[in-house]
Amino acid sequence: MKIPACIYEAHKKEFLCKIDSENKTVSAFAKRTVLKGNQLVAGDKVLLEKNGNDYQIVDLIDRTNEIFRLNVRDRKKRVTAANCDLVIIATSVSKPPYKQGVIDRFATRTFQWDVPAIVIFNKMDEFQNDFDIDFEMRRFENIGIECFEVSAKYPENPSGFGRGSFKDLQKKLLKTQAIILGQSGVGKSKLITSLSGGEVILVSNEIGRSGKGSHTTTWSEMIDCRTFRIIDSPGIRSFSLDDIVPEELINFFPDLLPISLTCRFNNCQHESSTKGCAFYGGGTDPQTADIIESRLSSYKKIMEEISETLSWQKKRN
Ligand SMILES: Nc1nc2c(ncn2[C@@H]2O[C@H](COP(=O)(O)OP(=O)(O)O)[C@@H](O)[C@H]2O)c(=O)[nH]1
Ligand SMILES: [Mg+2]
Ligand SMILES: [Zn+2]
Repeated sequence: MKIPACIYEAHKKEFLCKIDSENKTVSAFAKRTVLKGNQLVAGDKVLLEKNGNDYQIVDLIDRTNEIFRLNVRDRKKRVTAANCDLVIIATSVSKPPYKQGVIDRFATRTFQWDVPAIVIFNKMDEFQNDFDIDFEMRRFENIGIECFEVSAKYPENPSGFGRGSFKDLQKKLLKTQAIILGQSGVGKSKLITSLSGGEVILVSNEIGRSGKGSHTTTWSEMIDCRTFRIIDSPGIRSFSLDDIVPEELINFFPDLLPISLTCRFNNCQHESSTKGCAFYGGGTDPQTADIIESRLSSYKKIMEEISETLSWQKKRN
């Protein structure tokens, strides 16, 4: 009899699996044929077989999606998680300061992975209006990324902090298998703790410093919160996009892609000095002209960066 389960932690050879039909986590090794050509990761659905007291992973169920980077050298996928319903991009609005470029890069990834995303603006209790948050939210909502302004520290604040309450966010997560991305210190651990309603308590940075034995994750792991599951993965905190080839980048900017397709020029760099470029012909919707301009400048920055990486590699090879 084969037992359906989900991988919660993936180590080199050993995998922590949660059996679907029981509230039980078991450790299992994988059959050699399963490991052939696959790295098993957190979020993978597998089939187990029980022999005595030992469990063995005998099958990997096809993934609905993969959270990955490409290895720059051999172009092979490095998968860190699988089967995610939602990517949570977390940012702080105080310390560390909000960085548009970082969030744009994470957003670009979610389009590459083809997984729906939301942005959580955390630490709203400390927000000093030092950037135009409404403008930022318009940029993301225009590409289908819902935004939430919350405080993980004061989740019960009844009046909320603007867009989407903590409760709305919990509703959004209901029954999902999510993955959370964000720079260190933005409050990911605290968010998970608060969102779980006390179900799990993760060590936040300050406790770690006081020497209470902080739990630092070095691999992806699934965390069971009562009403949803979430993967906290240090492996993808890097927001560099240097594994994306320049010609593909535009595909991960769904707001810019249709405009770029109407551009008369092949390989147009969309510079304002280029007469006839679709981005400057006045043909763009005035309602979104400001956010498109801002997104285009972000696109160009990333393009410059990944083009540099490419020429550097070419020189080496
Ligand atoms: N004021 C305030 N501080 C927060 C909030 N969320 C997290 N923090 C603090 O920010 C620091 C980093 O939080 P942590 O959860 O460890 O961030 P992580 O590195 O992304 O997991 C800790 O000192 C938290 O107490 C918040 O909503 N408001
Ligand atoms: Mg953390
Ligand atoms: Zn152009």
